[in-house]
Amino acid sequence: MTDSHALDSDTIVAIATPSGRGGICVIRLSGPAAKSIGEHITHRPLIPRTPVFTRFIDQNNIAIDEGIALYFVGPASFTGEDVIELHGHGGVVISDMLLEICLNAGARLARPGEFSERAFLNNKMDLTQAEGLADLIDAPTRRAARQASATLRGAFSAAVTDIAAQLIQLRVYIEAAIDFPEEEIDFLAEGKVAESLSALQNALRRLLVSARQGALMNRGAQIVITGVPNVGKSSLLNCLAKDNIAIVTNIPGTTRDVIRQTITVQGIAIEFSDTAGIRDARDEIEKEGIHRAHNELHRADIIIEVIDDTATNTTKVLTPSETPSICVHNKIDLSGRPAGTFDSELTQGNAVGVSATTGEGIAALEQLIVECLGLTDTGITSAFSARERHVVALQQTTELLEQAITQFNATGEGELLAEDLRVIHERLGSITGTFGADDLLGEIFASFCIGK
Ligand SMILES: Nc1nc2c(ncn2[C@@H]2O[C@H](COP(=O)(O)OP(=O)(O)OP(=O)(O)O)[C@@H](O)[C@H]2O)c(=O)[nH]1
Ligand SMILES: [Mg+2]
Repeated sequence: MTDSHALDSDTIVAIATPSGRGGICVIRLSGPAAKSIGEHITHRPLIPRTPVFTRFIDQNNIAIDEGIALYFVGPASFTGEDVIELHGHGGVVISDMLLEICLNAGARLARPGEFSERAFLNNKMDLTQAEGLADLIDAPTRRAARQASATLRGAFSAAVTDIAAQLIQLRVYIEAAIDFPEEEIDFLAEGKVAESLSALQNALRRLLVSARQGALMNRGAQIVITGVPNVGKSSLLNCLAKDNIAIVTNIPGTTRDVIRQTITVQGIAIEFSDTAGIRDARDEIEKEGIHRAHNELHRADIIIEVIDDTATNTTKVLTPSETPSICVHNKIDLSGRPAGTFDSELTQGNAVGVSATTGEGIAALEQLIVECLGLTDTGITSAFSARERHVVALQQTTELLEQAITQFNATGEGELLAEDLRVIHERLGSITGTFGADDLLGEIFASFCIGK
């Protein structure tokens, strides 16, 4: 934690409601002087957790507005400090005037996120909860909002804390073994360590899968539509969006620029990119379009390759890669193929027959997309939102644990394992921001009061 993130004794203030016209505006103050500033502005004593209807009075003793003042006594407040909320009338000028009288009375303008930061520093919430709060506010769909709300309420933290508790138990056990070298070998070879390590590994892998899904829900998925010209890529985008977004003509090479559109599929925000058809370009513009189409593929969580199902000679542009792909056989209204998924020899993977003109098969395609993302309602293991930061930390934790296990199996060295687990614990703790060496010491002394 850097100094800029240490708690200071300033009382901070900000307008908590969005800027613009509205019924009410809320000004929030937090810090040791919040109550005195609130009472200075209202000219009356404020009572904890009791709404007070009052005037708001400026430094020239002029009442500029009237409304409600609320007083939350720390630590039982959002930030853990004394908090005052002033509910005035909503309007750009009046809310600025209210803010100004708070500043004149000694408060300082809050930095972005500073109320949440104070809540974190005062242990009102951990890092994932603070992030969940921000993600809830930015949630692109209802489903993403529900998951962010679960993170805010501590669902993700609970899963991390659970694993951390297992880790602490194991560390305590190993540290004890090291402290009693005459028994160390037996202690470590007993099988309990190997068992715990493997349980830990499984728990971490499961959490990593959930976090990946949570992060995908949160940031929204990226799907790129590719294929040779004229197969109906732009028609498919328009059909999925139920809107006439991209130009469709029967001239091969119609699309040049990448066209991106966010579409909600089964409650998941997905950004689809329609791209230029891949072929030997006829001119400079098309060449650039195809170049952009290739670049776009790198961003994809899933690539959709569209094939003209009426074509006798099917040209595929995709070569197998790590990115999951779906092969869409389009124009089934002409080819006569039944709508929906089928086993394809051509793609040896996910294939679905659709018509971008009639809309047949589109529901099956949407279902396949959601399944490929691992986000089906039934198969879903993640009920919380997460961020790439968490995914990276969990990924590193999992890898570190794998290395530690390999090393321990090869050497049987307790001290090396203890050190590896310390590093792993620290990495895991970075997710919630709650890791501290003192925690571990406390645990060790509490459970091992050995008078030996
Ligand atoms: N009958 C039928 N025609 C379709 C279907 N999908 C697309 N088309 C037609 O196929 C032609 C090409 O469609 P586009 O959507 O422009 O194809 P594209 O893959 O985006 O083509 P480029 O941008 O040139 O690469 C148009 O004439 C469409 O009307 C379909 O499902 N059924
Ligand atoms: Mg097109």
